[in-house]
Amino acid sequence: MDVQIVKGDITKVHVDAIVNAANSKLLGGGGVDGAIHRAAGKQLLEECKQLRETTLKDGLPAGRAVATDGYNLPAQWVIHTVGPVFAKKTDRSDILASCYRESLRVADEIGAKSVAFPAISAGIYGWPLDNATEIAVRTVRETDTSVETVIFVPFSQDAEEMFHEALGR
Ligand code: AR6
Repeated sequence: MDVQIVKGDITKVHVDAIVNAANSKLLGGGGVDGAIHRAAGKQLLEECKQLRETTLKDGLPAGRAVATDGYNLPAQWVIHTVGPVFAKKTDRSDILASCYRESLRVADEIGAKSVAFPAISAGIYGWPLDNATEIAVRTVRETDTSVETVIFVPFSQDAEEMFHEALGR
C-alpha cells in the first residue's frame, strides 16, 4: 500500500473515496463534515436521511463506517465514520483505530482503491493531534485491505508535521 500525506482541503482531493469525520446522527455538522456536505451538495444529506430512515435508524455508532455517493465531489464516494470524543480518563483509542479499519473495510466492499482520510476526532472531538495521527498511520498500515493508495489530508501545518512524524516511525 502506498501511503501519502497531502495537506489541504479533503473535499478537493481526487480519489475514489474520501472519509468523513461525521457524528452518529449522520446529518451533517461542523468541521470537515460541514465542508464535505457543502461541497457534495444537498443530495448527500438526502441520502444520509434515507440511511437514517432505513438501515441506520439508531444512527451510526462510533467506530463504524458507511458509504454514500460523493455527488458533486471529485471523489466518487464518501465513507462516513464516527470518531470517539476524546476523554482523558477513558482510553477510547480502540474506537479511533476501528474508524480507520472499518473505513477500509467499506472501501473494499465498494471497490475503492484510493482513499483519503482527515485526522478523525482531532478537531471538535478534541483528540490530541500527535496521538490521533499516530493511531491513524499505525492502523492503516496494520489493516489487511485491497486499497492501494491511502492519502492522509492534514488541514493545518501542525497536522501535516504530525502525520510526517507518525509515518517516519
Ligand atoms: N479537509 C481536511 N481536514 C479538515 C477539513 C477539510 N476541509 N476541515 C477540518 N479538517 P473535525 P472531529 C480537519 O472537527 O474532531 C463535526 O461537527 C480538522 O482540522 O472536522 O472528528 C461532526 O459532525 C481536524 O484536524 O472532526 C462531528 O459532530 C480534523 O479535520 C464532529 O465535528 C477533524 O476535525 C466530529 O469531530
